[in-house]
This record gives sequence, structure tokens and C-alpha cells, in this order.
Amino acid sequence: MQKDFLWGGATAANQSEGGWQADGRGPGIVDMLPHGPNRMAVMAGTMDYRSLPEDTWYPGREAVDGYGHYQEDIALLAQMGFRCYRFSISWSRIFPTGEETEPNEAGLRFYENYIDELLRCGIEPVVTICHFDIPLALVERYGSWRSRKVIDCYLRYCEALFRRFGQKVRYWITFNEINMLMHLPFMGAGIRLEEGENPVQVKYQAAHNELVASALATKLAHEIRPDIQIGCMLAAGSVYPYSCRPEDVWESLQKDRENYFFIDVQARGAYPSYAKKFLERQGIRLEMGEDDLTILKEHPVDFISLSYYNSRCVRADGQGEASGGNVFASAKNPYLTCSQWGWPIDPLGLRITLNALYDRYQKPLFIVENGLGAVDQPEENGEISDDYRIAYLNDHILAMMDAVDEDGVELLGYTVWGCIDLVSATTGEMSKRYGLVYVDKDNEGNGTLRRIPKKSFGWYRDVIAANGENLRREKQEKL
Ligand code: BGP
Repeated sequence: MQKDFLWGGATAANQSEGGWQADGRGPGIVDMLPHGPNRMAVMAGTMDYRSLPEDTWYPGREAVDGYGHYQEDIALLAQMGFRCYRFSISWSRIFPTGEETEPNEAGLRFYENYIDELLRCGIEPVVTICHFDIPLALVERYGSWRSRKVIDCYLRYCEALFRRFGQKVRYWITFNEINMLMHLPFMGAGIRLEEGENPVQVKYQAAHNELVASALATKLAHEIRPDIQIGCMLAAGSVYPYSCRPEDVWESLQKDRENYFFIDVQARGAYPSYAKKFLERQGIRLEMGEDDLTILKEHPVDFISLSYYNSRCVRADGQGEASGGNVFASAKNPYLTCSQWGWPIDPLGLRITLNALYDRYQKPLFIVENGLGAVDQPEENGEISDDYRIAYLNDHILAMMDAVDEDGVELLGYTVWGCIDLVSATTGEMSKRYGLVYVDKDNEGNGTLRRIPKKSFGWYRDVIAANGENLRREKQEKL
């Protein structure tokens, strides 16, 4: 691995900050995602959050109070020797309704202190501009990304960020897991589907608007500081055919394209032919501005970031057992074991995914999410021995190192997801923990919020210090 490889961790405002009304922040979509059985329907945009019962609990509103704990949290990251840290900015902290003419100074100051603290600790900030986050007022007023109006609001937000932080932050990601819009449209992009609407039309229109916004943000960033690096972000994980039946292979190619679509546009600057044909077959006409296609062409991203939790698998006949995974339903792969939440565990799949993406785009990649969601049980003495997490990270890091050192994939860095425990995006639970640092809080919101390093904390510190070579040595010794 290169000497300046960016080892680190990642969190996001929507799942860790809390402080939902602090310092003039306006409500955002995350504040309306409930705990419990209705969560999935609200995230999918099929249930209106306004119809939720009054006693509903919204775990994102307080989360793990990253807002109040950021100095302590950054100190812990520094102890692990983090070289970078990916976090997101809460849009409605900066523009409470999305439409103010001036940004909220208190919000900007919070992130300024945050970034300065990271830099003081020698940690490179990697900022996600929009991580499942949009001011609620834009959802109510314009139906979120279905309206082009939101492109202007997003750009005003980006401009405020680039002007204030552009000289301090080099790596920016325009949208987290942009393809999530297709699967959980409300969580991913604030899209609530109305009765009688064609969901495919609505989602692709919203996608188009986000893609144009992302390209315009890239343009703006480069104008403000030419060496800024802008990335797109994909919820990745190659789709395997269940068998070598050509029908299964064809199905897997189709499924991969559903997700690649976004990155094809953001990295290559044009709608791919298969997408044009698909839209034509569906009878979908996208509302486009005159210059949209030129904008997409002229402002591709600089790097491709991705989350990887698991590979996927499909069979054309739709038969057989289903499997869980990061949001997309999948056929059960009989060769893999699963996490407690039923997500397949496939380290080699990471190497496969990295190679597939690098072959396709020939741009630097950045793994900005990878990790294991598991229940942690503090022992009598308060220690948390998360050997299962260490095993997962160990195997994925080795697969990643093979992709770099053996296959020549250009990779900027690797960040462990949820490095400090946070609220799970899909389930709203605290018990689905990813952290190297434990946060004392339970699913009902009880706990002291105390931060406690887990066993994986020291393990990861050693990995960073050795640039991963210790894992290789240990593997060799075991052979
Ligand atoms: C990704 C998101 C994250 C994160 C992660 C794990 O989809 O970008 O926000 O939450 O998945 O998912 P979960 O929290 O549902 O286990």
C-alpha cells in the first residue's frame, strides 16, 4: 500500500450528530424516520411520516450526540492514528429551510471548529455534502429532488461550503450512495411517492436532477479551488449470477447496471445507451434543461467512492431462498455465511467489486464505508471483545490490499463505517453496531452516551501504524 494511503473511519450527521434543533438547525428528513415497524415504509416513500402516531420515537433526533461530543470523538480517532475521517454536513444546519439567502453562521461555525480540530490532529477531512439528508421544507414545498428548484438550493449550499471550507477540505463527496434513491427513495432523496404516480418516472427524474446538481457542484468546486477532488458514491457490491445459466448471467448484468447507471453518468459524463433504451421502453421522458447534457459531459467526478458490505446474487427465475444485504434483496448465496442481520460476508467480493469498478471507470477509487453491524455485549469489567468485527475487517482489508498490490487498482483510502457507534440507517437500532468505539446507548434511547474503545480500537490502531503489513505477515505465518 502506498505510504500516504488514507486509513480512517466514517460517520454521517444524520446517524450520529443529533442536536436536531441546536443553533438554528431546521428539520431534515432524518428527523422524520421513526423507530420500529413503520420505518421501512417511510424510508421507501410509501408511508407519509405525517401519518405516524404521536408517540413515535425518532432515534436520529438525538442519535449519539456527536454534536455535543465532537472534541472527545476526534481525540479518540486521533489515538487510533486516523489519517482521514469521513463525515457529513447536515444541510439544514446551514440552510434551515434550504431557501435562505444567507447561510446560518452558527452552523458554519460548528463545522469550522470540527474541521479545524481534525486538521490540528493531522486528520484529513473527507466531507459528504448530502448523506440521506435534505431540509424538510424542500420536501414539503417542492417534493424534494423531483423539482429542478432543488438543484439551485443544493448549489447555494455547496457554494457556502466550498467558499468557507474549500481551502481546508480537499476531498468532497456530492451524494452518499446516490443509487439508494432507486431502493429507498424517501431516505435516499426525500421522495414520497404519491398515489397514481409512476414511481419509475419520478425516481429517474429525481436522479437526473441530482446528477446535474452533482456535475454543477463539481464545476463550482473546481472554479473555487482547482485541486479539489470531487467524488461520487455508490452503494457497491457486485451482483453474482446464481449459476452459469446464461439467463442468470444476463440477470446479474442487468442488476449491476441499475446501480452503475449513476456512476456511469457521473464518471463518464453521459447517459449510457442501456439507460436510454430502458427509459424509452418505459415511455419515460425526462424534463431536461437545454445545457444539462453538456454540463454532465464537461464535469465528471475526480474519484469514485463506494460502500461495500456484501456481494449480491440473482437468479433469473426468482426462485429459492432470499438473502438480506445492504438494502437490495438478493438470492441466497450458498457459499457465504451471514452477519446477525443476514448480510452475506464476502471479503473476496470486495476485491471483485474494486476490480470491476476500476476496469469500468479507470478513476481512483475510495472505500468510504465497510464494516460489520453486530451486537456488542460489554463484559463485567466493561471491556468489549469484538473479535468477530476484527475478523471481518481483517479479511476485507487483506482483500483490498490484494486489489491494490496484486491487481493495480488505484485506491485513495479506506474508512471503517460507523467507527464510533451510531444509529443504523435501515433499522433505526443502536444495537446494530459498527464501531471501534462503543457508545453507551440502547434501542430505547437510554444510556450515558459514554464512549468506550472496543478491542477493535487497538487492533485498528496497529493496522494503521503498520500500513496493513502486519495483517499480511500474520496471514503468511498462519499458512
Ligand atoms: C449505508 C449508509 C450508511 C450506513 C450503512 C450501514 O447504506 O450509507 O448510512 O448506515 O449503510 O447500514 P445500516 O445502518 O442499515 O446497517
